[in-house]
Amino acid sequence: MADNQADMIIIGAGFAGLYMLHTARKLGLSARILEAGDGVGGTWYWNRYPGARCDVPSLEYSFQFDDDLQQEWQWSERYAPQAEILSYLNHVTDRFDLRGHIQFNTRVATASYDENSNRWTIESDEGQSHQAKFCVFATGCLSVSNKPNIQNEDLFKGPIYHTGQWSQQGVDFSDLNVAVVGTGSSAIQAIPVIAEQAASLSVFQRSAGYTVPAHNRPMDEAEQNAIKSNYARLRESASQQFSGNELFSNTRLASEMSAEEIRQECERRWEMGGLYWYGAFPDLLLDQKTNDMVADFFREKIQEIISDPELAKTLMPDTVFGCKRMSVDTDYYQTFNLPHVSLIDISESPIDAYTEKGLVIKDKEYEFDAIVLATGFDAMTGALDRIEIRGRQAQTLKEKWADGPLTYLGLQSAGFPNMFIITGPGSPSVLTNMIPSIEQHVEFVKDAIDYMHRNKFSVIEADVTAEDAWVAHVNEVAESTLLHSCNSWYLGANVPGKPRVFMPYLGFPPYVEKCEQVVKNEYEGFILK
Ligand code: N01
Repeated sequence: MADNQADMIIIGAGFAGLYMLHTARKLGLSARILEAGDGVGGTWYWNRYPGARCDVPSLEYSFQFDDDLQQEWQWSERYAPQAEILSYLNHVTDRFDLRGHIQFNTRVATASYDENSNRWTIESDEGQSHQAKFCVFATGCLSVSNKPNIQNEDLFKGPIYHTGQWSQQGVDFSDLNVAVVGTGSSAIQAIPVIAEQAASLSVFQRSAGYTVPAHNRPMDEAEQNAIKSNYARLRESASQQFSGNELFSNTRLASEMSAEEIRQECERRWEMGGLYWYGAFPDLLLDQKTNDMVADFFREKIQEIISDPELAKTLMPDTVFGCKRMSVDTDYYQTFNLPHVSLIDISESPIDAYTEKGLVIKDKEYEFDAIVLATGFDAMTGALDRIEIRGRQAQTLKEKWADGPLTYLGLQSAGFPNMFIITGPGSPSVLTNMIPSIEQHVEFVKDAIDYMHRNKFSVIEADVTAEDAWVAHVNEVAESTLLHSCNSWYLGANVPGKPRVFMPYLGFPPYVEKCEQVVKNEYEGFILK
């Protein structure tokens, strides 16, 4: 096959792209990854900000498709730092001999389907062209940075960093006066680490979020060995949770528990730390009263930790707990007790503009040496939006998704044959531990292609009726919860002008069951030709 021809082109070399490449090659396909960066890792390649680490325990935030791999890799901490996750992904790349099939420094600009040849042409921004029967977008859910629209950026004399596109060389904040804009997960991880270096740190908060201590620690060897001696049990238990990771979920509704029992459960979860909170009460995201009790518990904790009562009040979230993704921290609130750290509430008055020396809000200028934007991502659709993707009759995906993403199972969009999205909108993705969700999607794609080969089909495409029904179902599930009630990135509400549509599907086990049913019914909802 010519160098620019393949059975499958995969865009992106993060967790999803690497596993898709490995799986396609095992299936006997010629496959190649096109990757914008000069190394593997995707999100974990770009997000090198201080304090970046996963907030799902590493023994779960890792591949399970190969038992030797999961047995041999040793995690050094309960929640591995970014550099270790990147080393792990490099290890995976070399262990499965993938590097030679990845073309780095290649940013894909367009992907178009030709009905006559039933092939995709994928072009880089430098005009290099590749052709393939299958086009797989492994472009990530949180991979395009959301930069706030603050005027006069060119005026500021110091450096402006974004957590989602951090400098490869690292940044030394020693003795600098630093601003951080944003208080989401990235900021919450970065703030305590930047505060250790900086002469002063000012945090600009538009809305307070919920964050819980990680209780991160060096990985206990005995604990690691115990899990590895029966890894399948952990993986199986995790797959039964709505989030695809172990939550030690309670089965009793808070509405059936006494105030004392609820309090005890909240204290227990605070001690466990991390995202285990989502397993505290089955009605946590369904019943406003339960949610209020948990929110009150968090506000009390903030009051206990923060010495200044006014500051404590500003740090207290007032939204539904879990409506925006909760964060997991190490000493976040404690950092605000330090004399050189201050919080600037911008909930009423946004940042107006950059100046030569800093930022201005309502005629008041704040001076800094460096500014860190921890302002998140154009989530789920951002990376797809930035590529001109053309399907049948040259329709673009962007036009089709103008009022919100339309997919069948988050895997395919009608009118775009033989194109797959790994953890696309409409799949559990960001509401789960991403790694098992990625594995489940890749394996679905592999099985579908294998089925096509065995039955001599050359085209697979989502049926528009099945797609409409699935989109309606995704919305219906979300609307039955409290997740609709705030301006979260799940709803696209963090990006001005983005349609307000709840994008991920809530519930890993029912989703997997649905996919299995679809396969059992010979790819029901897909048109095979
Ligand atoms: O982004 P975010 P993130 N002016 O969108 C504020 C995952 N993640 O990068 O809440 C001023 O959550 C914005 O304010 P508001 C995780 O899934 C995982 O922190 O919109 N402020 C908010 O405070 C997470 O949820 C890990 O009012 C502005 C912040 O910026 C997701 O990535 C680590 C603004 C953005 O928070 C995104 O997290 C890190 C403006 N114009 C992230 N625009 C792990 O541990 C936005 N903000 C695996």
